[in-house]
Amino acid sequence: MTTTSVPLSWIDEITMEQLERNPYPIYERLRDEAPLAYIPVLGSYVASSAEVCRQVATSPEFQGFIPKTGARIFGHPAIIGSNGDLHKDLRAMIDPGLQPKQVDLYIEDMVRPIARHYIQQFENDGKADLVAQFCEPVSVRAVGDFLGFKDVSSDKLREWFHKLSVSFANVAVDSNGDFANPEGFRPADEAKAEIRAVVEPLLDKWTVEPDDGAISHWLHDGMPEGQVRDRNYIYPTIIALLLGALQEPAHAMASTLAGLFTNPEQLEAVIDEPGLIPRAISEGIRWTSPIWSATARENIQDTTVAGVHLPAGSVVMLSYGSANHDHGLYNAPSEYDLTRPPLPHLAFGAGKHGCAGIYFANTACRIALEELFEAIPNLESDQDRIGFWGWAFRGPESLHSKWEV
Ligand code: 261
Repeated sequence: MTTTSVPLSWIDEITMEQLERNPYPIYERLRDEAPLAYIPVLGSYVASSAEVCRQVATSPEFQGFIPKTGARIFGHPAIIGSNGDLHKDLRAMIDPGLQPKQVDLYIEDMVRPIARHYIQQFENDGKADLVAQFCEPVSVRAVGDFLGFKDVSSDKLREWFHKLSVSFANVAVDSNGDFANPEGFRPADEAKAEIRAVVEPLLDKWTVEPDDGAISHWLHDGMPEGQVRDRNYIYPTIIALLLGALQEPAHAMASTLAGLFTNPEQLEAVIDEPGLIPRAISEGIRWTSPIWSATARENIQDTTVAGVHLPAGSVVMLSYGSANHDHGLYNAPSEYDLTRPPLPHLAFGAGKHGCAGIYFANTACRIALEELFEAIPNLESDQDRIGFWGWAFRGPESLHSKWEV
């Protein structure tokens, strides 16, 4: 009997379960030993250090690439996987309503009443799970109303993003490169069937009766009189936003609260001085980045990055959640500390595919947390250990909290 004597690397043994429970130890080792490495269970390369993530995200040698699960769920042309003129047109379609000058016109009147509405449901209870009762409902209501889904309940919007998200994270592949768990796409398929049934009549309506919702603008803006964009053209980007845009402000708020719960003096400082909230959020999403490892690039031609030769068409996952814990940049990166020097982080990505919703998300989260701390200044954690989950997307699973009423 002959055996090949190639020793198995620890990298070949990495499992999705490990990554989803706690990716940080594995990634610390990757950053030290192989900041650009091929990970068999993912079927792709991973960029884990701040330098390599930034380089790959911004290099003209690379273009946007939608992870395989995203292509399976969203279809083409989703904005995160589009390039060149197609990507330019999709950005030109979604960017206008997200410019700071525009956002400032509507965000106060939109988010403050939403936050107050959900706080009123639990403020007299003396306890709440702030993920399910505050962060998620506020996030989906704000972004859902912005998009035009005013008549879809917040519970339905939450269900949709959860189903899309769990399937998007179903990235494991077998040794042939096929999905290891094909049944993991069932939640997204269920959500998409419901979404289509809701979206089709709305698109019919907005075609003849445009309103101030973002998707109505996507249909009409920049089109010749009497024409609208093809719905199949905007549909994949609608689904992408029903995942990422609905989910991530919730993660951002929840991780900020979780970080502050690890540091009660800083929680108290932020409640006393609401002007600190933007710093608290910035540190929250550095500490636990919502889009932890869900975007990718591919190189157009053969290239070498961090000493690794990449044949044209290699896929590199951008593990921003790891980049944001890079010891080369941050002192004690696994500690939440809003007083750390304000270095840039990569929670909103970088380059042409950098987050379009950065100002909307930061502002919506700020307003929501202002309302929460104002209403409940004696807020404290009611959990010994806050459980986090996720490798593609990451955040606290729950935030059981209490206060004297
Ligand atoms: C709106 C951006 O949404 C996403 C970003 C990254 C991965 C999946 C997404 O749906």
